[in-house]
Amino acid sequence: MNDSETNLVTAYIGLGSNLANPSEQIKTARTAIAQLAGVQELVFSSLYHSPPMGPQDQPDYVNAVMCVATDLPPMDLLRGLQRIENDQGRVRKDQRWGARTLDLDVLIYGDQIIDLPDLIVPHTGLAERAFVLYPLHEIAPQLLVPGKGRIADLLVKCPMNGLKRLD
Ligand code: ROI
Repeated sequence: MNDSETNLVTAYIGLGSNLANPSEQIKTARTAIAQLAGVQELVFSSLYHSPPMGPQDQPDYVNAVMCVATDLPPMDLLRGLQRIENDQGRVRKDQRWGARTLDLDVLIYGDQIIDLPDLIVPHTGLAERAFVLYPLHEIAPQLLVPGKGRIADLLVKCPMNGLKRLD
C-alpha cells in the first residue's frame, strides 16, 4: 500500500505491570507492540514507579506510555494488545483492580471519542491517574485529550501520588 492509501492514526498506549519483574515486562511489551502488523513505534516515555491505585495489598507498579502510528482500527489494536497481555502470562482474576503481569490500555486514538462495550477512549480515569498523565505529558506536552482538554491543564490538577520517574 502506498502512503496515499494508508490512513495513519496517532495513538497512545498505557503500559503497567506489578508482577514478575515489572520493568522487564514493560520492555518486552514495548518490543511486542512495535512488532504488531500495522503499528509503528513513534515515542516511548521513561519508566515510572508508582504505588498501587486501588487495593493496597499488592506490589508497586512500573508504568509507561507509548506513542504509535497505526492503520489498525481501534478494536483491532485492542485485540493485538490483549494478545500480548495473554502472551506475557496475564491471568484474569476475580479481584477487581488486582495485581497483574501486564496491563495494556488504548489511552487515546487520534481525535476519536469511542464508547463501545469493550473499549472506552479516551481511557476512563485518564485525567485522574498520575501514572498515565505524567508519562503522557512527558512525550506529548502539547496534547489535546479529546473531550477532556489540554494535557498540561489536566496535569496541574493531578497530584503525583508517589509517582517517580525511573530513567
Ligand atoms: N496502579 C498503578 N499505580 N499503576 C497501574 O498501572 C495500575 N493499574 C491498575 C490498577 C489496579 C487500577 N492500579 C494501578 O489497573
